[in-house]
This record gives sequence, C-alpha cells and structure tokens, in this order.
Amino acid sequence: MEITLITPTPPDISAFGVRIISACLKKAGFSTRMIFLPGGIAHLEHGGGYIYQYSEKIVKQILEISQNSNLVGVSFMTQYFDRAVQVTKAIRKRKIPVIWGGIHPIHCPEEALRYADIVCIGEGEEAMLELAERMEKGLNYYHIKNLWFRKNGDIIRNAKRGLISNLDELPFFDFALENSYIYDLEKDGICEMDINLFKRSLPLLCDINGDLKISYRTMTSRGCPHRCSYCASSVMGILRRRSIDNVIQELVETKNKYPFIELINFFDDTFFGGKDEFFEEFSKKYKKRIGLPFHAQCSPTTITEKKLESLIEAGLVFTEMGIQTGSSRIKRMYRRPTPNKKILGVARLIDKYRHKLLAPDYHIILDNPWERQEDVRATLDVILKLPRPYRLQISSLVLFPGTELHKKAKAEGLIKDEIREIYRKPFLHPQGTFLNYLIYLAGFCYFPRGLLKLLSRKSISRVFNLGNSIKLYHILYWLTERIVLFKKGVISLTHGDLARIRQYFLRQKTI
Ligand code: B12
Repeated sequence: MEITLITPTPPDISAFGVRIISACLKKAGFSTRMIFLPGGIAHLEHGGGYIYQYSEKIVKQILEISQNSNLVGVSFMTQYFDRAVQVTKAIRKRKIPVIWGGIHPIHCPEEALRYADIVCIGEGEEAMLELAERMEKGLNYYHIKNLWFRKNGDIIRNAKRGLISNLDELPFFDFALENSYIYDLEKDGICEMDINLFKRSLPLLCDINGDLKISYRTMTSRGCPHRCSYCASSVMGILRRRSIDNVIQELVETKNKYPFIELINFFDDTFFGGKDEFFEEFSKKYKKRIGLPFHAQCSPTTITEKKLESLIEAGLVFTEMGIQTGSSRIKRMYRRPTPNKKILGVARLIDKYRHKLLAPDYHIILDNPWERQEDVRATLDVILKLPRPYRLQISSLVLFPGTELHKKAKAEGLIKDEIREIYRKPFLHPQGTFLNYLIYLAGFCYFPRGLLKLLSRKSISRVFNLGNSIKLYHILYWLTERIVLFKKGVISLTHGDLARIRQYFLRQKTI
C-alpha cells in the first residue's frame, strides 16, 4: 500500500499535518512519500483577481512521483485552495483516490467532496491509519470516523472522532529525507530531498545578535486556551500539551540527526499557556539538553514575568504577541477582551528584557468590515504607546471558513463569492486606506509619533481619507516597502550577508 501526501504549503516546510500522518503510517509499516510545494500568497489581490496555479511541468512531476500510489492525501490552508484543486484534478484523472485534510477541508467538507473522494473532518492520524489498513486488506472502509466519503454521487458523513488526548502517544513529526520531495525554487522543479535542499528549505531566523540561523520549527501542543472569533484553529479544542520529556527527546534526536540546526522555533499559537512551574522544569531540561536559542509566541493573558525569566534563561531570544485591535468594541467582537492597559503592561514587561530579547513582533488585524474609523484610530493609539523597538505584523482580516466571524458575515450577507473574497484574499497586504497607511508607518517604530497622532485626528484624516478607490496609499505603501528593501539590501551587502539577499530574491519566484 503506497501513500503519497502532498501539501501546497507556505514558503516553509513545517507542514506538521502531513508530517505527523506520515510518521503514524510509517510506524504502522506503510511506505509513504511526501511532496512539499512551498509557495507564497503575496500575489493575491483584493477582489480575488489573482489565481495561483502550478506550471504544467510541476503538475507532470507530481503525477510521476505519485503514479504508483494507492491513495494520495492533499493537505492545505484556505489560501492554497486553487493549488490543491489543480493537483487533485490531475491525480484523480489517473484514477487514484484522493483524500483531503487540514484546516480548510476540516471546515468545508461538503465543498471538499466536490473535488476529492474522501475528506478528513478532524485529526487525521487514527482515521488515515484505519483507512490504509482497511484499503490494504480490501475491507469496507466507508464507516471510518472522522472521514466523509463521496460514493456514487452521495455523501457518507461519519461521526467525528474524539481529539487525541495524550499527544505523547504520537511519533515525532516525520522529517526524514528519504521519500521526501520538494519544489526547489533554484531548479524550478520538484527534486528529491537531500541534505542540502533540506538545509536550504528550513527557515532562517535571527539569534540574539540578529544573525540568521538555520532553524527547526516544531509544535509542543494542539488547541488553544483562547477562542478568538477570527481564528480557524478552534477545531483543535482546548490546549493539549506534549510532555516536556517528549519535546526534549524530539529535539535531541533532531539535533543529532541535523547538527546544522542552530535555533528552535516553537510554533504553538500560545507557547506560554500553562503554569509557571511547567516552564521552570521545561527551561531547566531544555537548557541542559538542547541549549539552542529559540523563538516562541506568547499572548497577553498567558505570559508572566516568571515564565519569561525562565524561558529567557533557557534560551528564548524572541517572542511575538497578538494585539490585533485597540478598540474595545472590536476586542469584544474578536473575543479578546484584554484591555489596552494590560497589553501595554505586557509590552513593557517584554521591553524590560530588551537586552536579552530581539525586538518583539506585535500582530495587528486591519480591514475588518465591521470596523469604524474610530476603531482603527484606537488601534493606532495603542501602537503609539508601545515601548520601542518592536515590529508590526499587519494582516488584512480574512473571514476564514468555520470561524465565528465567517458565520456572522454570512448571516449578514457580507460574503457574495467565497472563493474570490476569502480564498483568494491577500492576507499580507491590507487595503490602501489613509488610516491603514498610518498604521503601516507606525510599524517603523522610530517614525515621528506626534506626526502620526496629528494626521490621525478626525479633522485631518477626513481630508486625506480618499477611500479605497484611489490607489495612492497602495502606491505609497509599495514605494515605502521598496525603500525599506533597498535599505535592508545595502545593510546585508555591507555585512556580506548574501544569504539574506539570496533568500529575498528566491522568495520573489515562489510558486
Ligand atoms: C504551524 C502554522 C503555520 C506554519 C506552518 C504551516 C504549514 N502547515 O505548513 C507557518 C509559519 C508556515 C504558517 C504560515 C501561515 N499561516 Co499558519 N498556522 C500554523 C498553526 C499555528 C498550526 C498548524 C499546524 O501545523 N497544526 C498542527 C498539525 C498537526 O495540525 P493540522 O495541520 O491541522 O493537521 C491535522 C489535521 O488537520 C489533519 N490533517 C492535516 N493534513 C491532513 C492531510 C490528510 C490527507 C489527512 C487525512 C488529514 C490531515 O490531521 C492532522 C493531524 O491530526 C495554525 C494554528 C493552529 N493551531 O492550527 C496556523 C494556521 C493554520 N495558519 C493560518 C494562516 C492564515 C497562515 C498564513 C496563510 C498567514 C499568516 N498567518 O501569516 C501563513 C502563510 C502565509 C505565507 N505564505 O507566508 C490559519 C489558517 C486558516 C485557514 N483556514 O487557512 C491558521 C489556522 C491560524 C488561524 N489563526 O486561523 N502557519
């Protein structure tokens, strides 16, 4: 029984979904193949005019690699829908059954069965294993929990499985090179993974000196203590953590296998979730057995000074946190009621350790259809009170399927065309409005704050607020980005940091 797992994924090869499924199948004796198609979303346009598609050459290579498969799995997020559909159509023409899984199909199973034969509506480890075992034995498999099937034009909707309670029972993510394939930007083709390609595919993240280090991303938990109304990951339930020893063992094995890894990135939504004691023990063991610098995300209600101190002691050099909005009305809508006073308190706490941490990232969401000008101004106000330095990660609200806000927008008739308005919506580039541009400028944390404050005043912003039609602020944003890029390029050149320049140009070519 040959199983191929394909993932049109962001320009990084974490792809934990397929890696854990592959690890479980391998542990049960099945042979798997993984195909990683790292690609961006930067070309997406407001209005949904840009459609990502792979070249014929890439599709042909995918078909060649997966030709002897008895089953092909495709894993993706909403903004990779078009690429997943393209790959699925090509494979199904070869009469190979396709199963969809991942955060998007979980929320849109009916839609998934318009393209795939089977869809996984939750965690896939146990369901996929049962499917492979029953397929191999030629047994009926249309009753497997967590899987829905398209059969003779009908849909078979099986019940959900309970979430995996003890994550330690799972094998570690499958980061083996054998039988792994990846789209290589340099060769503009899919290549068998080798150690150099693997090294080049891993994220480059900064250590405390700002030097780029080859980094390994992992996740120590599933689920989240928060229930933000714009977030699609609530399907993963409450926070479930792997044990400290289990995480440390994974990192020990990874370091031994890939000694060139110099930094760890814990990609849990809320790494700081849990008791102070847990982090004391984690930090002691991590420092003793791993000792590499690491990055981890925090949230305003989970970070404490004690946790921060222990983790910095263990090697934490960077953290990032969602602020999202400064408006109390929108905070309630996002189910993130943490007051600005508390958020600024946390920012001051992180700033207190600025000599031991890189400048933090703060996440901001713009383009919320229910937002008024004063809400956006409130967001700018809280940003202008943040201790400096910091970086802003600004995103344009995408009403992801399965989220509370998606349901609200649907109910209010705000969504006319899901695919154009959501699947093909640019996450990384907010609309070109005056206030959005001011918030973008506030991301240059040494931009004169008084000027931003003045310009954001109602009486003044009304003059400059030309609405969305005028592309002025898009052009200004584009121009400013070019200036920033040029500055970064000059700094990298003077430091002979060609890796950073190469990484930038490679990214421009993503599929
Ligand atoms: C890790 C992560 C990343 C990583 C890696 C993602 C990857 N898959 O390659 C990186 C950093 C690259 C990333 C980037 C982005 N991310 Co992200 N990310 C996450 C995060 C934190 C964890 C996802 C994860 O790996 N979970 C662990 C694995 C094991 O779970 P899983 O993938 O769901 O897989 C399980 C099941 O889904 C199923 N399954 C999965 N695949 C398959 C396949 C088959 C065949 C089967 C049967 C089952 C199956 O079984 C698996 C095991 O149980 C989630 C939030 C969350 N907690 O879920 C956001 C999340 C997935 N990201 C999100 C987004 C939007 C993005 C971005 C597009 C935008 C951004 N945030 O910057 C970018 C990419 C932009 C770009 N091109 O640059 C959204 C996706 C929403 C949506 N509906 O698409 C999420 C849900 C966050 C949110 N707040 O809503 N992300």
